[in-house]
Amino acid sequence: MMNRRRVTKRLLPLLAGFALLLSACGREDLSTLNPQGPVAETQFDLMKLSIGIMALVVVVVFAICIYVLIRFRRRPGDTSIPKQVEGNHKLEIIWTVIPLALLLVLGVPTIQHVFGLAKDYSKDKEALQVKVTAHQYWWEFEYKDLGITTAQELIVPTGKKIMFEMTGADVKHSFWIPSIGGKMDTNPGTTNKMYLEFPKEGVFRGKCAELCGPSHAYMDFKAKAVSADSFERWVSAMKAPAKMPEDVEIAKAFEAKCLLCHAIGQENQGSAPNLTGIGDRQTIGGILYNSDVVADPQPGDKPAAQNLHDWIKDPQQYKPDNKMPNAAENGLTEEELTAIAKYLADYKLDYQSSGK
Ligand code: HEC
Ligand SMILES: [Cu+2]
Repeated sequence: MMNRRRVTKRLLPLLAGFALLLSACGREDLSTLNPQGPVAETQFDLMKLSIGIMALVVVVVFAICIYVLIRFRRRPGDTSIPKQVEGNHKLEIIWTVIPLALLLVLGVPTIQHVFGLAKDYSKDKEALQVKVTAHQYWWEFEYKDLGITTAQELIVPTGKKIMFEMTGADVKHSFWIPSIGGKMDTNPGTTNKMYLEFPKEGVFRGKCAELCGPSHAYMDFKAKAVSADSFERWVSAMKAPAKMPEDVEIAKAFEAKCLLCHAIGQENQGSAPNLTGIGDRQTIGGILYNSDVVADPQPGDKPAAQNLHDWIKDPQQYKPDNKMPNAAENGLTEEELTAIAKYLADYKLDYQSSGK
């Protein structure tokens, strides 16, 4: 007994260490084990319940098995044949009823939550409706009732149900924000629905969870939950007339070489990410972190203007197979490239209360 306690004592810090190490993977939490909203919490509770029941079964079955192996083992010199039994009603009823009870304990809440989480709030006036379209390898978010489209960074108000309607533009993708809830396939030609809630302000990392091509692993996005006031400000800033580069030549180049695919402002949505207010986004392309925007810059992060420059110069370097041509193919001079990168980095909407 003494001994076992000592072993446990020594193992515990080790286990805690591992848990810490795992939770530190990536900068925003990609773990379902640290839920940040009611949907993820419900899902985590179900995980705990099913793992708990399974662990209980394993422990009990192994304990009985080991006990029987030792207690009834053949002793030296004993050559007798044990008593032969055939069936035992009492035992059979016990080992049928116990699993049935366990299945009920697992099944009832599972079914209840599966239907609960599938609730459709698309007619609910209080819920915010967002249409998600997954593209190889970026995310488009359309706020239908507000007349806004954005990309790569989903802005939501806290304390509201967000009802997502999801589809895919090319192949199958899957929408997943591990710490908030999910996941749900986005299939071309059909619409899937799911709601999520964001009780806390913050930036949460989203992922594509369905292998969709060479840059699948880079198909990240951010969900940014802000206060209701900030959200209102964001909506009106997004709807304000688009801001073109001040320099006429640069504006011309930008219009001719970029706006055939992209859009700024909310008229003429293009085939590529809407760039309105891109200077506020945590990342470029979902993966290049902007050291002057994120709250916790890390070694290797670059300022937005630099990330934009590098991305526009050669997007294939960061996301192989993505659908944006490089600067040479776009016919951009180095001057235009630098000026456009700076213009985009400065394109901020200033909607957060802190003014950041
Ligand atoms: C042929 C269409 C096309 C043209 C032309 C084009 N882009 Fe893109 N661009 C895309 C696509 C598609 C993506 C999304 C790539 C991905 O992440 O998979 C993209 C992504 C971007 C992003 C990242 C957006 C984000 O939210 O992080 C920026 C910035 C960008 N483009 C700027 C430009 C600029 C500046 C030009 C003009 C020099 C330009 N693009 C020309 C198609 C285009
Ligand atoms: Cu994908």
